[in-house]
Amino acid sequence: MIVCSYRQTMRLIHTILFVSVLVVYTEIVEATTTGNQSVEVTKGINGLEKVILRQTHGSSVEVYLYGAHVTSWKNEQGEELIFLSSKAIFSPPKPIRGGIPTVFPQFSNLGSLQSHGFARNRFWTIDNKPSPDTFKVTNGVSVDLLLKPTEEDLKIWPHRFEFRMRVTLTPGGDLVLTSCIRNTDDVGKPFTFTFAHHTYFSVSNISEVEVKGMAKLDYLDNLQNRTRFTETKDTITIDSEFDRIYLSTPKKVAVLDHGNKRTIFVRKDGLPDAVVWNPWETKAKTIVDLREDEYKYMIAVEAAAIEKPVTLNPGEEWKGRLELSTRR
Ligand code: TA6
Repeated sequence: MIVCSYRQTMRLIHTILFVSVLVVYTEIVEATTTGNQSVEVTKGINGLEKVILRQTHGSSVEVYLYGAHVTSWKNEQGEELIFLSSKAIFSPPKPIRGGIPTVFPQFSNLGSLQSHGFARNRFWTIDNKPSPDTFKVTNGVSVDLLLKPTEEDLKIWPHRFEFRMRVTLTPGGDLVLTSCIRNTDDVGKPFTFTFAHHTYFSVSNISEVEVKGMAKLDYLDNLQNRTRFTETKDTITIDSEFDRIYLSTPKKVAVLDHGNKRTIFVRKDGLPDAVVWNPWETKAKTIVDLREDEYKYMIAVEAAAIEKPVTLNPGEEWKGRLELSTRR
């Protein structure tokens, strides 16, 4: 049996106290707070690094460096607006199911790469020295993320690029994703890509949802070999598997959730198309990282550049912007 003197006991207690203060202090060092907003770099599921942006009135955003993947966007009441599968796998190389996967440089199977490209299952870094020309001054709290191809990536897609994405939470609680992709190839090779912010919105029930902004637009139906049709309905409602690429949509479309009495406005620049997707019952059963009934609580409305792929010559850059807001 170990017998400690009073002094030894007090020394032990002091040491424990000192260490715990140290640990807490270390955590605080990773969080920067300016006025009503803060940025915190911390560990998420499976120890994967994530960044939490907060506005003191309650709204917040969480983004993983793995895939530059937004997994949460909450309003001032702390209500979650983004759907994340309860069976999402946070383990590379599996993309995270739900949230906002970044689809680049290939949408779906429109090319020889893995479906939806590789940006969503790569580790991005935090860009602490963003060049001031890349993004205009942003109103709100933000983090800049950077992706460059690895030698392995160059074997499957032999193009040098820098993909910068700024994730911003505005004082009003809006979520803004601003992307800048630059061709940094030094041997003069252009490259071409398709792109999407594959946003999964959390909804009360899919039967309560309407999507506005697609009336009279042409679309490619992914369930019919991308055959082209024209939308005849003023608003879209979903009651079966749905997978369409709407072409050249208005810059602003809306997702109405009558069950939650909530409308999310999707504003987009440089992203002319919009994909609307719900796997419905049968397809949902085939998706391993989605619980069978969860198709009822999500709708994917994806700001995209698909119909007209983007080509960049060396030195050229493309910019895209997605703004999600619950305010008109
Ligand atoms: O964006 C719609 C879509 O292309 C659907 O066809 C469906 O496959 C969905 O994306 C999910 O794709 P994923 O590769 O994440 O399983």
